[in-house]
Parts: sequence; structure tokens; C-alpha cells
Amino acid sequence: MCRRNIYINDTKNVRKQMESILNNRPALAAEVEKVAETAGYLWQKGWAERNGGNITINITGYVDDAIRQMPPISDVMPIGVTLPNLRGCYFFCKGTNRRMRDLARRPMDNGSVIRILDDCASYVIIADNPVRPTSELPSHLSVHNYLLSIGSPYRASLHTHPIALVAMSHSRRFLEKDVATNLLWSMIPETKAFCPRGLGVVPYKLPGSVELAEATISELSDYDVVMWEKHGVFAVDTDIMAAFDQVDVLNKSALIYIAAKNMGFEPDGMSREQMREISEAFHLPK
Ligand code: 2HA
Ligand code: ZN
Repeated sequence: MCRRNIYINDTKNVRKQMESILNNRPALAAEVEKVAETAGYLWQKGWAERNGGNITINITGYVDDAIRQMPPISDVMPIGVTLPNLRGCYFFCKGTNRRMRDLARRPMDNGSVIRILDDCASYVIIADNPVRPTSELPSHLSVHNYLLSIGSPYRASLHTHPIALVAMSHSRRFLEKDVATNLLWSMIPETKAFCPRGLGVVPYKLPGSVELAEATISELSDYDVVMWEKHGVFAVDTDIMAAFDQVDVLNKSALIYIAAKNMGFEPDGMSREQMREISEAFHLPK
């Protein structure tokens, strides 16, 4: 490439950076940076093959008047469902068919900011680029709508394919209520402390379907992380890093379980008494 082209590309990049919605908005930029950092971890862990997984965060709390005035850079697009609590809300969403490993390096080229319109059933993209949001948008937004309806402080949702947890979901035993939760909690004290509501289970359903979204929301009333049988997990928390951490501690426990099995024995697990002690010491809900 000749010097002149390098100069032109550099100028374009500089102009693009200059125009980003993240400029002079350090709090909003920090949330998007957390998304990028998390996307990198998902790739490094092998939980995000190809375009696997999705991230959406509710950024309405970081929106100022200038953002509210920003013109759309897309057509009006239907969500597919009506979500009454999302009127005037803003989300940063991973783009459809985009890779986590690309989102990690260039979040604003592989995700976009959307505004939910007053009909609560459609949206427009407002920044930085017209990257169409994830195919799982209806289910992610339905979850955010549910979180707002119960007054939850949670603003992030994560779907990913953690290998050890997905492997466990292939055994019928681990799909029974709280069997996987109790086993994973008993592998190492931290797992109960940092994933205190445990792991819900949704029997296999078509990815992207309304049924999957509804079953997930139903489990979220009792759990922050839900296993989708033979597919992945869905997690919610205050920010995307916290949602990732909950999945990470569960997967760590699953890896300890596998390590013990590979050494040729069924791990004893912490006793019920030891787990009760953890709940008391950390004031846990279960
Ligand atoms: O969007 O993982 O389940 C990528 C997925 C869908
Ligand atoms: Zn998936």
C-alpha cells in the first residue's frame, strides 16, 4: 500500500473515532469496553466459535439529550414482540452474524446502539454504524423488559456456549431441578458465593424461538444463569463482566468435576453442612 493510501485510511479512521457516540462519554465508553473485554474472554475460553453467543446491555442510564436527538442511521425495524417497559430505552447489541473475537477488538464495528421507539415494538440503529443487532434480539429484549418490570438493577445479558456446562446438559441427571446447581456449588466454596442463585435449566428448544425466550424468563425469576439444554447458557447481572463471572465460576466447577472424574473417581463435593456455612457467612439467598 502506498503512503498516500495509508494516509487516507488513517484519516478515515481518525474521522470515525471522532464521530463515535462513545466520545466524551467516559461512563458509556467504559460499559462498551467491558463488553469488548468480555467478548475477548469468551473467544479465548473457546465458548464463542464463529458467531456463537450474544451480548446486549441496557445503556439507557448513560443516555443524554444529545443522544436522544441523534437521527436514526437505519430504517425502522420491528422487534417481533411488544415490550411495554422498553419505551425510549437504548441498548448496545452485538451484531447479527458478528464474531465475539471481532467484537473484542472493534466493538463499534461489530455491534451498534439502538433506540426502542414509542410503539415498544420497533427500533432504529443510531450509532456508530448500521450493524444489524443479533438474531436473538427478541429474546434478549424480552429479558430486559422482564428485568425492568420487576425493578431489577440488572442491565446486562449474555448468551454463550461454555464447553463443560454444555457437556453436562447432555446428561438427563443434570437436567433435574437443582441437581447441577448443587453439584457445581459443592466443587469449590466460591461458586456458591459468586453464583448464589444457582443454575436454572431450560429443556431443549429451537434457538431464537419465542418458546426459548419465555422459558428463560420463567427460570430467571429464580436464577441469574440458565442452562439451555445441549446449547449454552443465558446469564444476567448488573453489568456484562458480572454476568460473565457467574458463568465462569459455574464452568470452573464443572472443570473441577471433570478433572476428578478423569482421575478416576467421583468427587465427594463439600458437605451440605459446609455449604450451609457458606450461605450464612456470605448472607446468600439459598
Ligand atoms: O447468535 O449463539 O444461539 C448466536 C447464538 C444463537
Ligand atoms: Zn447459542
